[in-house]
Amino acid sequence: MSEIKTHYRNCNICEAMCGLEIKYQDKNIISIKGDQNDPFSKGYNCPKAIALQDFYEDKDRLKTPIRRTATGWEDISWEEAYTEIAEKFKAIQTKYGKNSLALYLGNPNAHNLGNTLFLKPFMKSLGTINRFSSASTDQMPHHVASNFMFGAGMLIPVPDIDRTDFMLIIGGNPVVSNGSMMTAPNVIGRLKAIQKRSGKVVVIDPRRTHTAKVADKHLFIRPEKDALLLLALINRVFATNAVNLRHLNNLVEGIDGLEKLVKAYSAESVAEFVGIDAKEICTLADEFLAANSAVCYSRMGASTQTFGGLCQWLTNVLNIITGNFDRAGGAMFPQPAFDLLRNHKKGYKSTFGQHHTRVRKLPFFNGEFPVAALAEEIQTAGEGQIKSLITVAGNPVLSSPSGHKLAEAFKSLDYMVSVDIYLNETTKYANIILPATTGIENSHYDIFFNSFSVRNTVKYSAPLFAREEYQRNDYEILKALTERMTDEVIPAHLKNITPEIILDMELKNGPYGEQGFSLQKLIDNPHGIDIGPLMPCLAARIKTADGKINLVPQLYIDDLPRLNSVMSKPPRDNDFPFDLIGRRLVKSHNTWTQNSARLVKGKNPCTLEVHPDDAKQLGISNGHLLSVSSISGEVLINAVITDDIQQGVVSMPQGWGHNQKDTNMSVAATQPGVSINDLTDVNRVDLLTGNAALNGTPVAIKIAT
Ligand SMILES: Nc1nc2c(c(=O)[nH]1)N[C@H]1C(S)=C(S)[C@@H](COP(=O)(O)OP(=O)(O)OC[C@H]3O[C@@H](n4cnc5c(=O)[nH]c(N)nc54)[C@H](O)[C@@H]3O)O[C@H]1N2
Ligand SMILES: Nc1nc2c(c(=O)[nH]1)N[C@H]1C(S)=C(S)[C@@H](COP(=O)(O)OP(=O)(O)OC[C@H]3O[C@@H](n4cnc5c(=O)[nH]c(N)nc54)[C@H](O)[C@@H]3O)O[C@H]1N2
Ligand code: SF4
Ligand SMILES: [Mo]
Repeated sequence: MSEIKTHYRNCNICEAMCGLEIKYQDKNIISIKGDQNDPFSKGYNCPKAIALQDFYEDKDRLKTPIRRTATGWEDISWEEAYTEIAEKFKAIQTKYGKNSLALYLGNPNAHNLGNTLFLKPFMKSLGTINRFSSASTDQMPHHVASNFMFGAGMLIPVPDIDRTDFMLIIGGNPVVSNGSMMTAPNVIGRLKAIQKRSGKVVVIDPRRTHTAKVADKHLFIRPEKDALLLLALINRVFATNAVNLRHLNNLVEGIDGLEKLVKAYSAESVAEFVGIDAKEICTLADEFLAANSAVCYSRMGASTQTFGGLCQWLTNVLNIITGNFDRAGGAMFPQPAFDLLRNHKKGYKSTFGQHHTRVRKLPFFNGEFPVAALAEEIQTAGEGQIKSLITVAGNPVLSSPSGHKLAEAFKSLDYMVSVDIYLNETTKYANIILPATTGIENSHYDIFFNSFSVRNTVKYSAPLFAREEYQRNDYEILKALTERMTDEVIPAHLKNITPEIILDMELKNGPYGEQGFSLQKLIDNPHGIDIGPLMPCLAARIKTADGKINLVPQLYIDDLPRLNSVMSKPPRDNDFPFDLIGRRLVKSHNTWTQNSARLVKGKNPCTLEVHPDDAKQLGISNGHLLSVSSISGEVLINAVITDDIQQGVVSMPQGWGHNQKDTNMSVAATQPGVSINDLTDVNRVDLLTGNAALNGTPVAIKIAT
């Protein structure tokens, strides 16, 4: 046996970028702990970090390509796989047109250095406009707001959690999720620090979440009414003459128009729909205004709903007009060392609405269409129909609205390929699965999450163990497919390019290049380097043509009548009287970490939370098996009665449903649960951004017979 060694790296499961210290001997991991010397996470890690070992050791994980045959899966060589895939895709594109091939990208792509860099040329080589991703079941409204207000979809304001005196959290549960569009390891510690410095945390959520329990105040809100609440808060800012743009005075355009627009939304006029008392709404606005610094942060609950676009716009507006923008303690912009906007010109014309989906006319943005449209684009015959598909690190059968219907659509494809580590609910429909290395086998640098981080830091993680000769990294797979799909001759220097070469170049040419930032510098500092707190930088970073913030982009004005119409509708659907929302669990990440035995042990967490009054009315007791149905489907799930959920609302976890045949996640199958996305409705989208409305699904519940 050789000596015990220590390896430092960032965890790449969620957005928090926790630094880890891994002890290992030969190719065996001995322990995984938080790295006390990481300048950003300072030793924090959540219970999921240890699963990196489980993924590495997982016997179910695929290591070499497999092909589906009439009698089952067979092993094939990488060369054979690449050749067949290129031949099939090209033949289908020749027959039905370039756009007959579609691509779906899942969440782990954003947590993978190689994919972040090598997907762009790969997508170009496919030559199709039909690109989809998990962004449209997630944060698309943030990008649309940034695009129209600041000129670039990736210029995302993040809450300065470490300096704020008042944090208003709408539709986020960062104590459990560890933050999203806000990279902040140890959110719970950072929230408690706000309270320690006499600040305040307020949570708006239809569920009393873990975050709500830590907060100073929690207000229950009716699902999907956040845009009305935000309008009322903004209305109050004008009504109390409290608009204060501070240093952005000459940078903000549209303030007068805004005042007129929000006149109709007094706290009194929206209270009934929002489910929060008018006085409480005014107090909330007044406290926000009275704080030395304050920030409104709204996330999944406010994005994946039918008014996600309006919510993210109004969140920015509230921060801007209260003088809490681009300023310490408010919403601020990171300046990452690897800057995705380095070559982004001012006045760049966005692709929003440049194209629309064939069937439902949903808008194209950021190079993609909403995934809510994928099934119908496969199943509707005619010019432009999707005939073949490649998924990369995605499990849309469990993660997309009406996922079970998407599975039906996949069955009708002429050809499908998945780049994935498991044979799961999605990849089982592929003709070929190309398995990549994952986690500790890969090198890592968080290009995206440094762009959403509450502090500017850098860290490079080398692979802990070199891949086996028979394995391939994701980027190697993408590169090989790009070479076979492209019609262009690839120059030799590009053939040999690695993620490290690009990273080094970007660091040297980036904003800290003159301070000597390079790959070597990061290798020499394995715990990471702290660059410092976020600095006001919007005037320099804004990408609008005139350099101004567009406070009231026209598309949002045009969307308000749609919001107004909810105020004239009956609050409940007779057939489906409950609103279903999702919940995230500490020990799982989306749909794919459930094959870690250490994460899924214990009681099955896939339960339906029901309010005691609703339970009483329907005769439901704890543990009763319930039938939950929606316009889209039905699932059976056990009840948990709790007043943590608002009356009239029910909640179940997202990411479960490993109850299908023909998959190979044996640990996940021991605790399958059911998929919330068999209930969510593909037709419920935020019509403005095309984002899926995963929260607020109308459902009926009854005791299963
Ligand atoms: N109802 C409801 N639905 C939701 C949500 C919700 O809150 N409610 N949340 C939404 C959100 S925020 C998101 S981001 C999406 C996620 O949607 P998806 O990205 O479609 O789902 P994941 O579970 O992240 O699937 C990841 C896939 O990548 C594979 N994988 C893991 N690591 C690697 C790797 O290193 N390389 C490769 N090639 N593959 C890998 C896994 O096996 C899995 O198949 O789900 C969305 N769906
Ligand atoms: N442990 C764990 N961590 C994760 C993940 C995971 O699966 N597990 N997934 C990661 C991913 S991909 C993402 S995108 C992030 C998401 O990070 P968050 O957004 O913090 O996570 P969610 O738990 O989806 O929080 C959404 C909250 O919105 C509430 N909500 C639902 N509907 C409404 C509504 O209409 N209005 C309001 N105001 N609230 C509503 C829900 O009750 C929930 O508390 O988490 C990341 N981190
Ligand atoms: S919070 Fe996220 S990044 Fe940190 S250890 Fe947990 S899964 Fe990994
Ligand atoms: Mo996400």
